[in-house]
Amino acid sequence: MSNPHSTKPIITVQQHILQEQRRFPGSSGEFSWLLSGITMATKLIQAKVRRAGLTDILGEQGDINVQGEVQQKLDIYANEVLVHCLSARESIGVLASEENEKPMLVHKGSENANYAVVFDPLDGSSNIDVNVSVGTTFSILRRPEGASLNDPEKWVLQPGSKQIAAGYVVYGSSTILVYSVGDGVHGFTLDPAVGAYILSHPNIRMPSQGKYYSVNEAYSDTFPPRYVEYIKRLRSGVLGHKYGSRYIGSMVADFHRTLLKGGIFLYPPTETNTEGKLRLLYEANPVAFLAEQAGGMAIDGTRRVLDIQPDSIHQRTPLVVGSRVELADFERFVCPS
Ligand code: AHM
Ligand code: MG
Repeated sequence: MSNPHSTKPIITVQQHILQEQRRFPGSSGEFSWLLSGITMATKLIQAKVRRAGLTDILGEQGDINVQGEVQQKLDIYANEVLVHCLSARESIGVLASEENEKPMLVHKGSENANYAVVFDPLDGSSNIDVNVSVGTTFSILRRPEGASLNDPEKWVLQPGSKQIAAGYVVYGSSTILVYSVGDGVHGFTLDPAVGAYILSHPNIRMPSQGKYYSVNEAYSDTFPPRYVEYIKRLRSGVLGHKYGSRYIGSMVADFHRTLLKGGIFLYPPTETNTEGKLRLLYEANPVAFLAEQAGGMAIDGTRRVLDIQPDSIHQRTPLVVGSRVELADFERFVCPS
């Protein structure tokens, strides 16, 4: 079919996933069926987000999640929708979410259950009530060799380099799904008129250098001193121009800008969060995977994020992610060997 808005053919995310599935020989459709659970859930979440001011869905639920954070009603809705949609996929054996203390076993006993999905249902949820972009992040892992159905933690405690797919959806001025199965990064904008994700950003490459750094500078008094020096360096012009700053406070949206425009996003260790604030498994790992797939880099301050062996599901990590020029300079300046 030709695209009525341009001369390019229309490619839906389902068509694209079916093509990508050739990378998973023997998967006989199970992988595309799994990903369709994510596209379905995120369409439902975006519909709720879009109508948030009109329904009784804004504000706090009153409960505290495993991170010690107050749950928003939309956090809970997004979590329930993802669990519901993904539980219907027989290929999934384990689900782990920011909102649940422990990973969930689904389809106990099914031999077809080969995948674990780890997700943050609504990242940046403090921005919901003020109409600022939020998102969903996800990471897909294969069941490790010999992992039993009684040991769901083993399914998900794998380094990010083992992700077989990862991505996110930003609920912003439009809704965009960005994902990779290890063969480049592709973006699909939701056409709200027809309810389909349409390929809008094929083969995204992160520019080798950007104009902005992105960090919560209010905490800079408690950053490790080299981070503060590095940020000054970005402002000084030694990298060819004086950087400006952009910080949304939703990692997924800050990362999306960094992916498309280049630059650097940092969440360093702080006095309150000595290991950083972001969660390794379902926040740092998906964006690190996408950054590398798009030609960028992601480190925890010293190590490649994707090499970190997690030892707990909700473990936090500092995150420094972005373009090659900024990351190479960070490594030289902040962590010389
Ligand atoms: P959340 O998953 O509870 O929404 O928290 C994670 C969010 C990230 O999206 C964002 O980068 C960070 O928290 C912002 O934190 P801060 O307000 O400390 O800058
Ligand atoms: Mg989050």
